[in-house]
Amino acid sequence: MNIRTGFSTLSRFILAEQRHYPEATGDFTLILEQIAFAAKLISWEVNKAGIANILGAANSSNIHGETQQKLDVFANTKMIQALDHLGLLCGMASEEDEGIIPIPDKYPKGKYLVVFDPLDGSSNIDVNVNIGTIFGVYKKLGVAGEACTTDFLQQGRRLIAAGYVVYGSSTMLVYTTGRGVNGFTLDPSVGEFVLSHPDMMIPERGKIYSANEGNFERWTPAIQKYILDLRKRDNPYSARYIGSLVADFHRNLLKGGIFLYPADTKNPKGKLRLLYEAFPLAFLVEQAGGRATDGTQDILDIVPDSIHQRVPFIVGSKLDVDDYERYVKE
Ligand code: AHM
Ligand code: MG
Repeated sequence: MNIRTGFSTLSRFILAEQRHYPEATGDFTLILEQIAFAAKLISWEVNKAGIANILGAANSSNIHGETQQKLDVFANTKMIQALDHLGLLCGMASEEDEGIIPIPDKYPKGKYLVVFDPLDGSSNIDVNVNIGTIFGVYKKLGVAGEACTTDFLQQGRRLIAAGYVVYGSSTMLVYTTGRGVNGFTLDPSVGEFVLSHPDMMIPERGKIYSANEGNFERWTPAIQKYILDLRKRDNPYSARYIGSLVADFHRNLLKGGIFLYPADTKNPKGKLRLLYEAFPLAFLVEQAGGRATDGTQDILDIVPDSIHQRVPFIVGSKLDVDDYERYVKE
């Protein structure tokens, strides 16, 4: 048995990782553990949603004008509560909140910034389809103290950690601190994340494409041609689209393939959010040997101009993303 998967809880693994950084204080370890704690609470709530009358819309909208699902609100609150009191963060930003989330006055401020999509794919909650949480961690640049909006407008390359949790047939947490990608499965009997997928690498080329083909007529001819050519091959690619980014991304990470949510005539800037969705998953896929682009440049090279910026997002196996870029750049 691989000793790394034999009995490695997330805490033990993080601790071992920390030893690679002699200057580490353990602060960062605590942040990851708290994110994992929030994920356990969300996982539990997601699993009992059907019987707890928590399904359905809350009486509020998020800043994108979408109806917030009750579980969205719950997940957002748990992420904030898990992180705001540590004395390690100077602010947070969530897909669900218009402005940045300050650290309450009663708590000390630290140097870290956390961004998250607390419950991605939430339109799928009512139909019992996988959903997820996406997160990224940065360090504040410049002077210490309370964060302001511009502190969050860092290139994705400056992330120091990123990951996601997928609430599926089991709950998995996958993360990177820039030293490879590792996946942990929640053992519900003891409530611990256990290392189940060490050193994850995405195949260099896949056989799957994931896109909302209902948007086909809204795409540019180059994107249409790319998809048509995938279908026309002697061994055509398989179409797989769940409509939950985390779930689609997770499948493609394991099996190889490409996920595309390009710009279209309805969403000329793309649909997905740069800070909460694209940056963390792009950081992670690069660590796993894959690529992420907006069609013209690597996602991680984009300098954001607002915290809720949207972006065309194409991510997956390196050779598949290379092919896509060739089509749209021609
Ligand atoms: P959200 O649930 O955080 O708002 O995320 C947006 C979701 C993604 O999970 C998914 O990839 C995409 O929107 C699906 O969009 P569409 O229904 O247009 O295919
Ligand atoms: Mg989302």
